[in-house]
Amino acid sequence: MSFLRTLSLTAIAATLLLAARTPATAAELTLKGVSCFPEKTYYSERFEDLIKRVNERGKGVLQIRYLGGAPKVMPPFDVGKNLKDGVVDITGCTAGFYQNIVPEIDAIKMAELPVAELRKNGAIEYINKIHNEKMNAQYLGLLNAYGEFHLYLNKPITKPDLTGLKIRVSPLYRAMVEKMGGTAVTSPPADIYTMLERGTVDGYGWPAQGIFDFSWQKVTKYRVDPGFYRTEMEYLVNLDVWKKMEPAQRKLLQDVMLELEKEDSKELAVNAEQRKKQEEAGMKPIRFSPADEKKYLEIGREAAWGSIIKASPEHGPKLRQLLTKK
Ligand code: 173
Repeated sequence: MSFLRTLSLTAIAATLLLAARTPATAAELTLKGVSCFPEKTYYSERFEDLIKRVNERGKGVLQIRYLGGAPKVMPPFDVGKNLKDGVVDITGCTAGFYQNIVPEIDAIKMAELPVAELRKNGAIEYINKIHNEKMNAQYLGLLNAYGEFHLYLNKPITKPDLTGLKIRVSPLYRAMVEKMGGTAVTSPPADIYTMLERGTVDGYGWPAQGIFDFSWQKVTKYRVDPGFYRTEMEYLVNLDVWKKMEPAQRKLLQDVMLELEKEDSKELAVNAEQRKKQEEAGMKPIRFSPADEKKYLEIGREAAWGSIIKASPEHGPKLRQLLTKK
């Protein structure tokens, strides 16, 4: 027997031995994950929790390799397209950063029911179908659903009127700012500090949480109360990848998602604590008269549903019915 033949027989034997030892289940799958926000900042934390739990429990089944967050890994407004194209497999991203792909996801900020209710009444499944069709994505669910947005300003206002003011926005509240007479400038979070420092904008929109992650308290004078809209982070998996996943791999992801969803209301305490911390850092709350406050929130609501239904006459009305209280 030639040396080469002996070698190849040994190789075959080794392969067979390895195959015999491998259980009948599929090989471990590793997904590439990206957050739409910088690593270890508030809006990446839940995604990082999800990755940690999946990796702890998914040995030999499913792992997530965290590539990191935007903008280090990729611009935040590119994450959605990269998920769609399969450049990344799993993302934690806010609606505003990918509503150019799925305009309907804008409606989630208007949800009035707890996420558990949205699962029961079919809203989540409806939203999932739209993501399947328009984004080649499986919609796992949403977290950070107990926060609200605020306007943060460097010039005081006494009523819901932003005439003459330039406000940095995300697409989520662009229509609201414009309806109040402001000039809306869309920008990723990473630009906000410099824009405020240079006075290129007079304010910005952002939730109650996360201001200190970016040190914006140093360049922000006022916060307009109360908050408006609901915050959210959408959890998506590329649909081709999802379809190829084994039931055990899908189940692990879904279980962890539901577990985090149940813990989500702990955010309510964070809201109050963050607002207090902002005031301690010198940011002053602005409060309108009760009538103007009502008007302020109404402008927001009208701007939202107006643009949602305009962007999607097909799904907008149905989403309104599924997401809001009767
Ligand atoms: O303002 C934003 O960039 C934005 O829309 C957002 C959404 C969720 C969390 C933080 C910011």
